[in-house]
Amino acid sequence: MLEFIQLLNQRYQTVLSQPGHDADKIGYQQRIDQLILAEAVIRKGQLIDASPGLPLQIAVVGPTQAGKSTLVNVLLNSNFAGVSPLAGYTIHPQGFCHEVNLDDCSGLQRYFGRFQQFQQAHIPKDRYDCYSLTENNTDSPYLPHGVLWDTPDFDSIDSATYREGVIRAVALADMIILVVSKEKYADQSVWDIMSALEALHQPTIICLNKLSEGSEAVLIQSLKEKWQLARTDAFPEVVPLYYQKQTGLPVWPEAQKNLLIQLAAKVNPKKFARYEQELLQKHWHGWVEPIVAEHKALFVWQDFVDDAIKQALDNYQRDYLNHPHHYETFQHAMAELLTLLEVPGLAGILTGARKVLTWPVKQMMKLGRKSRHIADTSHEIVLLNQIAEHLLIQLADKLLDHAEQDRQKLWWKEFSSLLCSQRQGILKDFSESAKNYHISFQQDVEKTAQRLYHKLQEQPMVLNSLRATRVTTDAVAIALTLHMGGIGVHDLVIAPAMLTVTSLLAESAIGGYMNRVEAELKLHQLKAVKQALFAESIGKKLLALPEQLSALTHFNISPEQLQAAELQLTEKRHGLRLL
Ligand SMILES: Nc1nc2c(ncn2[C@@H]2O[C@H](COP(=O)(O)OP(=O)(O)OP(=O)(O)O)[C@@H](O)[C@H]2O)c(=O)[nH]1
Ligand SMILES: [Mg+2]
Repeated sequence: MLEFIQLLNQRYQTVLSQPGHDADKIGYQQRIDQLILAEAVIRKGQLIDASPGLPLQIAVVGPTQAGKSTLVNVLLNSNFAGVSPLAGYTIHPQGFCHEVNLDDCSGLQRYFGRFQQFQQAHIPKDRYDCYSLTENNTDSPYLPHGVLWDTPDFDSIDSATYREGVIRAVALADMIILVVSKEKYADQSVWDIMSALEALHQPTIICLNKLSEGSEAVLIQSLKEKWQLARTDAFPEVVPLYYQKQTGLPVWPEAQKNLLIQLAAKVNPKKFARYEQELLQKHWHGWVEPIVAEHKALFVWQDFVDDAIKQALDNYQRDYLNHPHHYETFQHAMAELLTLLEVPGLAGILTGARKVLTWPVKQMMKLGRKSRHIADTSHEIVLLNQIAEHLLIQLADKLLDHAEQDRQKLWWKEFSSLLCSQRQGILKDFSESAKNYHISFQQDVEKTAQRLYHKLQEQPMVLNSLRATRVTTDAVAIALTLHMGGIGVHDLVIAPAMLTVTSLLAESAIGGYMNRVEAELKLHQLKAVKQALFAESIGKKLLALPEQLSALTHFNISPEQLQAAELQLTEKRHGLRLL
């Protein structure tokens, strides 16, 4: 699941960064934030599994200049956290261990993944993918044992550049301390984050900082209203922080001294797996929406291809297999049959010819050459190439139509130019495959001739009457000319002698058998053309085309990838039935 979320995030970022994409920018940015949070949450789930004894993690979060770093110092009773009147001063998650050893936190590096751990003093200012962890030895009356995280803001101008660090730190937290001041508590950014965090059910408190006398009650009421708009859970306890002139620091109220320690008791890592699953399920539909739209377009495309192939095969049947003048394959089998007959006057030539033609084929090379010549003059191949060309024109028209109407305009537009650029290549491959099919199908033609020849041998009457006619001699001569490359198959079909012999046979005692053999040959031929040319050659290429769409403007996540991820989404974890 982690890999899928990372892939999704990366695709969203790539698509969003392309100029001129037709996606909704704000929506996409929101999803990127959700995906960053989801990745962090999955990592936290793994962390809980791998390091069950990990110390409690508390994150101090809030808008810039709210006094987060100041509060961290107050809570730690130290001055480790950097404080400044400059907005966006803290730019890395900085953890401070309170009564826990650094060694107890070794699992954190895996959680942070590509974020690198530094000592606080050495943390690079020009890199955002890092965090620090510092051991703190001062006593604190307020903090439970654990790691207190000072986090960067999420609302200053520069905050977009270090936003992932904030999200990593808040998702890691078992408990949240939200710090706001009266200037900032109403900012939408505060409530967007708090709303996103609801799914994690982290025990939370709100520190209202920089308070001036008398404003507390009004502000708390207003805070509550904001909370209730953003979240459905109970409004948390508020800690009012007043400024102490002598120290220059806010003061934690004595009455709430044990608040954080009490809150820590509410942390329950066992429920995390369920929250994690709920979070993924809540956003899943939105995240995969553009992928599903691409898949829909893909399925429409598959339907187009299926229809076009069906149409092409209908045309092939109508214009070739079932066409009274164009169909030549069976005639060709008849020519093969005639060369197998001993005909007075041609015996000498025939003996020579039969050396090449006797079944099974002894000299494949010679046969290959003969077949190539036959393929070169084949009316069937010309027709098949025309059908393929027509099929691509039809598809190109449909794509253009869709680029006008569909919601996925960009997909169809790009796809249309992709098809255009690949058209010649597809047709060239098709033509080559058609030739190969034709050559290999000669074996079936010869097999058919063999069957007819054996049948004739069982019918000496028919055989003798055939041999006795002059027209048979002519037809055999024509058949041999075809073999020698003197004429093409089509000339053979229209040769009167051939037509006469064919009708002689059709009206003879083997007529019925001949019809059956012809029908079988046709059926077999249709299957061969369907498989070798329309399924394997053109069909495969057309169906694989969407994979070549630019990965810069499309998600290009296959239905199988999505399905595998969705399966994980509904899987059981920790023996709990989650759905
Ligand atoms: N008047 C007054 N100033 C405060 C109080 N708390 C903090 N400050 C000042 O506010 C400024 C910002 O404080 P920080 O603690 O650095 O704020 P932050 O939330 O960490 O800010 P970023 O790191 O920029 O996100 C500093 O100049 C503090 O001295 C307070 O309670 N009252
Ligand atoms: Mg700070």
